[in-house]
Amino acid sequence: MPEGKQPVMPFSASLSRRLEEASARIKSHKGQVRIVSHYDPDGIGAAAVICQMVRRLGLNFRATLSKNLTDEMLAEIRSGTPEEQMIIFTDMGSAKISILDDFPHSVIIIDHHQPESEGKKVIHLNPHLFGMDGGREASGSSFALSLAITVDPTNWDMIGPALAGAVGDRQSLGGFTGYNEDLVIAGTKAGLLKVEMLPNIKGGTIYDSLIESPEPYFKGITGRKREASRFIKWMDMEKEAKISDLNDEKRRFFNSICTLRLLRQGATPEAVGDFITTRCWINGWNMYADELSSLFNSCSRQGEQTLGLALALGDAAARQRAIELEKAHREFILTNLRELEAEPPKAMENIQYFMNPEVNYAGALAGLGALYFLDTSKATIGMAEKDGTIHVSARAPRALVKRGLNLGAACKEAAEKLDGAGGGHDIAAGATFPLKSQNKFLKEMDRIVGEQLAAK
Ligand SMILES: [Mn+2]
Repeated sequence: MPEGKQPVMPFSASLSRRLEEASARIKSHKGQVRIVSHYDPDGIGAAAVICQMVRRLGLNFRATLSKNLTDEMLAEIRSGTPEEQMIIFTDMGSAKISILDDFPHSVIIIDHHQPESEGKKVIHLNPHLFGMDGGREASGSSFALSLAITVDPTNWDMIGPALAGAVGDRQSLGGFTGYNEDLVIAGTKAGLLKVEMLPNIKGGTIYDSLIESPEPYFKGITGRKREASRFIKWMDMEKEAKISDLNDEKRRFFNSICTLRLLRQGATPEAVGDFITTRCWINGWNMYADELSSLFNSCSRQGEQTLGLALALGDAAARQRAIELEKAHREFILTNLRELEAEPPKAMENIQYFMNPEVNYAGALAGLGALYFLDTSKATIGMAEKDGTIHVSARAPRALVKRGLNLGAACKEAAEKLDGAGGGHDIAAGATFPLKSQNKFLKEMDRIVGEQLAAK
């Protein structure tokens, strides 16, 4: 970091106090640190930020990335971790405060999901406790950076993974706001980042992006060689054209044509608005935050979250391997989105649902489908079966959330009635329950979502 350009964050007094308390606790800690994080991109980013922070203090650490934090897992962590070790939970833990408060260990929780309570003994860092919207303005990884830079400003160099995680939780849609935006502003002033307004075209040429990138998803074009070539030709452009090759007039034309196509296919306003998007170039990574995020994502979707963590901590071989995994990941998503286009989800009154054989992909498919081409008046439910259990990923356009939809609450209520479990954010949530209860679950979800939408 250039001398004298230390970034400054406008933390509130109460957040500053909590950060100082956590920082002092970590700095005075002597033994090993156990880090337990969510396995998704935000969890990987958060774990990386905290691992680096702990490593710089000269402390040994062990990191575990897991899909969820069940009571059984908590019991295992409690008994399997020597009491003199400190345990830091990231991107999870806020829903289990009463159990964690009872741990004999020194426990710090950095999470942005709705907290169960503030807690007494644990140090609890959650944006919701400091007047911020944890669904939108701060993610597990971006909030973890607040602690890391309080402990040691050198950790500002972890802003790449921190923002990549926030992108993974879709907090960059429509531009970063609140705390995340403060991070970006501070990082830009310090020369760590560059913010650009660009069409969301990934990789080299426009053609490559249409063929290889599931996002933005153009109905009838994305992932199809012949149709993509025809589209490019129709716009009177060369197949080799890159965004940077286009003059202003051409670029405006390209932007408006793409925007119109998205509108016509019924994409959500957030997807259309996000076509021209604010992208954060991370100097230290030589890539955009969204590109790093999609590397994390492909690692976690393919059960290689540890590889994602190694990548986030700067391992070059891990980076190469992650790039290869991502290619396979994109191909799978593209094939399945095309199938969703050909065979749309089954519609009920307030929800639409589909099955996919891959447990780890139902969420991505539901999310992209809901954003780009599915019925925007219904919540989308992606389901996958594994070992007799149905895994649900529910997604919805922001407009439905504004009308009162809360998928986290709906998933929790519906699943708990059926001996399952569920929860999450208003806009994106999940649930698991026994296979035999599938129809009952869908009926319940349809009813609850209908009531939520009618109530407001
Ligand atoms: Mn998260």
